Amino acid sequence: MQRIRVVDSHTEGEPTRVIVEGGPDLGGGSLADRRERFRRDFDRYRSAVVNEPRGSDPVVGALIVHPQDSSCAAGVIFFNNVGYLGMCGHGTIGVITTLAHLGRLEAGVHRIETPVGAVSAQLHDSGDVSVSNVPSYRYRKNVHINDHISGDIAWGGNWFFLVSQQRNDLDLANVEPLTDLTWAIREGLEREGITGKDGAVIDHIELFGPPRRRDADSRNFVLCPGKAYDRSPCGTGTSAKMACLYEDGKLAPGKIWRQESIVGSLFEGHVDIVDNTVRPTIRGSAFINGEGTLILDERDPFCWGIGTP
Ligand code: PYC
Repeated sequence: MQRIRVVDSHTEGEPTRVIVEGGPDLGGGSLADRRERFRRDFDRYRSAVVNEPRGSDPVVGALIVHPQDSSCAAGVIFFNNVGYLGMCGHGTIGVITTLAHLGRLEAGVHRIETPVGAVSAQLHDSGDVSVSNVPSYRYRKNVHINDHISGDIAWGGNWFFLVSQQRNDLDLANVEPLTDLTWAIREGLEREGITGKDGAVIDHIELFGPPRRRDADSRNFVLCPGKAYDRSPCGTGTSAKMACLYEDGKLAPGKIWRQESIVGSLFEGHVDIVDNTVRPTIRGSAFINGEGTLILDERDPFCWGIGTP
């Protein structure tokens, strides 16, 4: 039997499960190389940790590894029900909160290495966490999928298709039709061969509508790669959105943008211009809601997750 020690949290409603002991040994090298090793040689650990029967579709897993960049406090590889992420905003807030909970980090600024670059995370005395993300940008503007749907393609640590001109009611009661619509958009992008830079798959679809909270600027619905919707406002998605707003002249550096999620939670963000790149920062909070040991028993037919041999 193998044992994997995890800490569970949620960031503005979106779950993160951090592996703190007993995860696969990915060796050394860049975080991008180690993510490939994870995918190639240890993918069933990903499934065992986040998929049913131990997990569920929205859970994002995080494997803490030694950083290659010595200026970083830790390296982290994020994964979900179907694969691996570049960066994860809500997940980084969950990781920082988890490391603080374990007594491994104190309030202050900490650099974290990810497969798509280093980010910096400030743990505030209040327990909130601000994440200064990787440089973000719009890749293509006003891309038409069909007569009714158009949007922008942007990078915020993952690839997003952002649809602002849409009239669907972003209400929790409409999760099913919103999922159908965003999944159809994703399929439309694939069918039309529309990608991010270098042919990257656009695997996050984001719809925007008017806010409901008085303190928010916008409300969103974000479909994640494995068809689960993000319960948080999505850190990398909010980064992609703010990069587009900046490029449209609608968000000045330093000005606060408040993004509400489909469940009514909020990230506060802004952009800075650093070396001619747009550096988004998002701020939110996570709460620890579980500590545990996963048991991997090879006699269990669903040891590695349902559907994983
Ligand atoms: O917060 O960046 C994010 C995120 C990506 C997928 C789920 N959450």
